[in-house]
Parts: sequence; C-alpha cells; structure tokens
Amino acid sequence: MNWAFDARIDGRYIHCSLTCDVAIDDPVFCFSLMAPGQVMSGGELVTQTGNYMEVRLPDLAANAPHDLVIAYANPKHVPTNRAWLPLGPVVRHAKGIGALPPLPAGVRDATLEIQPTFRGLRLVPAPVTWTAYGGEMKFASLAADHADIARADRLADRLGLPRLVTQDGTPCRVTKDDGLPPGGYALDIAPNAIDIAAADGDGAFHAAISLLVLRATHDGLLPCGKISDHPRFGWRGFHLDCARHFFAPEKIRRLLDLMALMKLNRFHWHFSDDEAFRLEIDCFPELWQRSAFRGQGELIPGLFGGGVRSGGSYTKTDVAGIVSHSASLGIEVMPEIEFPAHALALNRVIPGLRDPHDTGTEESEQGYRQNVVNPALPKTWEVVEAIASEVAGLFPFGHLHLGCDELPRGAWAGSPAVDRLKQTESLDTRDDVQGWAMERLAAHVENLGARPAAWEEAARGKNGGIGHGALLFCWTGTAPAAELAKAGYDVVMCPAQHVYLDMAHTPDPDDWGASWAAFVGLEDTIAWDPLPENSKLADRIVGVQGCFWAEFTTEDSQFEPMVAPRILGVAQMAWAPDHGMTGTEFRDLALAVAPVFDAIGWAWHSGA
Ligand code: TNX
Repeated sequence: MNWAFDARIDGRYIHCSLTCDVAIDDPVFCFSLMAPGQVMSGGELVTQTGNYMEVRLPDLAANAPHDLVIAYANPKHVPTNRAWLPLGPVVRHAKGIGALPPLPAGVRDATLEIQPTFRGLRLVPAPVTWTAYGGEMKFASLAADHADIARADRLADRLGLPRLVTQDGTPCRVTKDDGLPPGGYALDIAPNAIDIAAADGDGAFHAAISLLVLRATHDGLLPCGKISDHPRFGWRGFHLDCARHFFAPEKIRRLLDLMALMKLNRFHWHFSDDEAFRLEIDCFPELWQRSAFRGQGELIPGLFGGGVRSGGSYTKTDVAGIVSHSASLGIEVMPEIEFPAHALALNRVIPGLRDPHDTGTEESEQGYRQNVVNPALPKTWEVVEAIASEVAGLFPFGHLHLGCDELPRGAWAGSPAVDRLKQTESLDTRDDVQGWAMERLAAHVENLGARPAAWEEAARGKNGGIGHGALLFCWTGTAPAAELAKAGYDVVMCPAQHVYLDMAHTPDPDDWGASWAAFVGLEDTIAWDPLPENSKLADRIVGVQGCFWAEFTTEDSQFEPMVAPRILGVAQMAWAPDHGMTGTEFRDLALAVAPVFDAIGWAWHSGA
C-alpha cells in the first residue's frame, strides 16, 4: 500500500490531497496543526484535542486523489509557511494505520552567496573592548596547565574542533586579577605569546572560549591585540521545550556545548507541559510512564506526531549527567514544572486535581480543555508540592520555575470549591486566585531552600501574586518587564518578538516556524533594549534568555537551523554592553562568525 500526500496554502485555507494505490475503507485522517483547526470540506471532524484532529474521509478508490480543505479555527491564524501544514499525518482505516509521507519539513535554506565584509574581531558576543596592535599570530593551541582552560579543551574535543591545549602550543600565562568583574577576563594576543588574566575560574574559561571561537573564525591567524571583557548580565539563558518534542539527553548536551561557546550560562529545562511530563520522578511514576509517549491508543493522542508512538522520558541518571555536563561548562540548570495551567498531561494521569462540580468550559490558548488544576483542592497541593520537592532536590542550582503562563480565560469560574476559597481568602478575581496559589507554592519552594521562578503572569493578582522573592521571566515584551522591574521584581528578559527562536526567520512561505509574536530575523534579535528607560532598572533586570518552543518540531533536524545563527543575537544581548550596533553591522559580524557553526557541524539558516 503506497500513499501520496500533498498540502498547500491558499490564503486562509490549506488544500490537502491524499491518494492511495489501493482502495481504502473507513479512512480517518489524523494530524496536528500549529493551532486548532477546522474542516471546511471533504471530511468530517471525529475528535479534536487542541491542535490534533481526526477527520473521517469518504471511502477512497484506488489511485483517486481525495481533496480535503482545512483552515485554522481562529481567523487570526493565517497559515504562513510549511510548518503550518498538517504535521505527523497518518490515515487510520479498516485494515490498520498508514503513515503518509511527511511533507518536506524543516528549514529550507536559502543558500545565499555569502561574502562577509566584516573587518574587525570576529567574536560574538562582541567583547567590551578590543585594542588591535596590528599584525597577526599563527595560532593552533595553547601550552597551559590550568583547570578552567582544560574545560574548554574538553569542549573543543567533544565538538570536533582541534584540541585547545597541547604541550607544543603557544606559551600562555594565566594570572588572577581580583580587580576584574566576576566572569571577566583580559586576553592579550602578542606575536609569540598569549596572556590571560581572569577574575575567577569562569573568567579563565571565557577567555579560552574566546580563543576557541577566534581560532575558528579567523582561520587560525589571530589578530594581535588585547580583549578586555566581562558579562553585562548574570543570567544568560536558553530555554528548551522538551515536552512538545522529546530531545534526547545527547541533543541537550550538544545544545549546552553550543551555549558555552556563546558564553551563555543558564539552561531553562522545560520538560512538563500539556503534552507530556518527562522527568522520571518517584513520587508519581505513572505521571511520566503514561504521558511521556503519545500516539494512537495512548492516554495522550498523537499530538504533533500523528499515529506513531513517540516520545521519551529522562531518568535520574540522565538528569545527573545533564547537571554535571552543565557544571563543566559553567552552566546552571533550572527545571520547570507547570502550574496551574499547561497541565493536561497531569490531569489525565492523576485524577482529582479538578473540582468535579466545576461547570466551566474554558479552553486554553492551544485549544485544550481541562488543562488547569484547581488550587482549592487539598489533593492538588499534595501532588504539586510532592512534585516540586522531588524535582527541586535533583537540581543543585536551587531555582525552581513554577510555570504560570497562559491561564485560560474563565478558568475556575464554574468551580464551587474556588468560590469558597475566594470567600475564605478574600479573593475577588481569577488572577487573585492564581496569585494566591503561586504565593503558596513559592513559599513551599522557599522552604525547600530554593528560589521560586515563574513566567510574568505570576505577578498578577492581589498582593503581587507570587511575591517579590521570585524571579520572573517576561515573554510578552520589554514594556511589561519594565513595569514588573519597577514594581520590585527581578526579571529575566525573553521578549518573544526578539528571542523566541521558534518564530520563523522570515515571511517566506518556504521558511519554517510560527509567527504569532513576529517574524524574527537575525537583526531583530538585537533590535531591542534589555534595560528600557535607561539604566534606572538595572538592579532588577538580571538577564536575557532565548527560548525555543517545540510544537512543530517533528524531527530533531529542524532544531539546529532555528537556533543558529539567531543564538548569536541572544548571546550578544545577554553579554555585550550596549554599543549601538545596527542590524546591518550585526548581520555582517554574524556572517563572519558563522564559520564556528560550520566547524562544529551545527546547521545554520543562512537566509535568516
Ligand atoms: C506561548 S511563551 C507559550 C508556550 C508556547 C509558545 C509558542 C509561554 C510562556 N507560553 O506554551 O509553546 O507560546 O511560541
């Protein structure tokens, strides 16, 4: 049995054509979209879970194409590119399940003729100062016996770069300079020697990273001169959504290696969401056992993946491995558990976290029903506190991100238990209830000795919601982040319009990615100010973080060219001082630095 499948965008509509070379009885077409869809003609919706749909088609005659027209349910969602076409398409029929040939997925590279014209130091993040002496030195490796430089040497080896440390390398002196800021370093490149001064181990590591990058981008012929450098922000993060798409531990370690090359130092690990809970915790083993794989006949249907059972979970050994790998790179790991929304998987596996008398019909942003837990029920606290305790205990960084994004409108409105809670706690609105719940969970986290963190919505509600001890991640824009900083919260900037790397790079229909926040070109990643309203808020704005969400990542290979080269912009904003580089200048610099991606075999999007 052979299938042919094609789909194309026609304005608001998506025309699908399905053909089989034998007759098919009772066909049901199963697939996901980027957001909830609807059938316009050619089939009948059987079931829908969020973005996942099953559509009954008429019996198919052999070799006769069948046309199905679908659209996004929300007319604001206009299909933009190939990532908006049916994902993970399969047909279930009287004789079994047939996977349709997937549409060409992933970033189609524009393969531009690239001639970098950049004439300066080919290093991103750009250093605080660079003074060229004139002349060049031929550089292959360092002769250094230093633990932090050895960390960079091991990184080079893992990435397939030449070793950084060899006995016959360039003589290198490493000295400690307490006058430098934390993580700071000075790197002096003379014709016959290299001197490194560093404030601390991180500083020496950063100097070695600069050498690794410069060696790749200057093709082994380093310009002589002096770099003086230190990070602008203490939190230089990258977030990876491993719930929507399972990234195996070795893929995560590879991302961590790239982060280190970009001088990023915080990994925000998102492994719990509506679609899966992937951490192998002991307190509720059924949680990951029953949600980590989805597909036909599973508790969670084949969201984003169609019919084939797919997924995975992380063992405690995986976690320990990721934590120690991170530590060797100067990266701390912050796990996230999602509360009180984005909890469809939790609700499906563990009953009793919703008020049975709740008459609400709220729907989440992603089209899910029943993806919120109810904070008025003792069982909810029993479960969520146990999860928080166990997860926090696995991560030595001592930060636990509690989620708190996108509470659906109308959540708890029909819950008598929440009505009673409102009375006893003097709460008026849905936001008050959420704020009360976040404050309570944050107190639990603090009792565990960890710092609570959450998405920006956690500050909503009476008395400032989660409380001022928490670290907030602001994703909707820089203005709301500035408001929260003014209100006394520590914030990390991750504005979707600039650093959400799941957004498409361009409006090109042959590109790949979402667009709800913006098309995010390379220039856009630096076209914003992480310290809005001058530096008055500097104490409260503690960092910058790029985020990668994985709804439409159906194959690992789609990931790398979404990340590169745009991660350069994230790194630049997180580390470098504000030196007013224009988008064009940055593009030029990025092109000159891109050989580092080639050197480590990381696919990058040259049309970004
Ligand atoms: C919004 S950003 C979400 C995620 C989605 C993302 C897609 C945020 C805190 N919530 O659940 O994956 O948009 O870009």
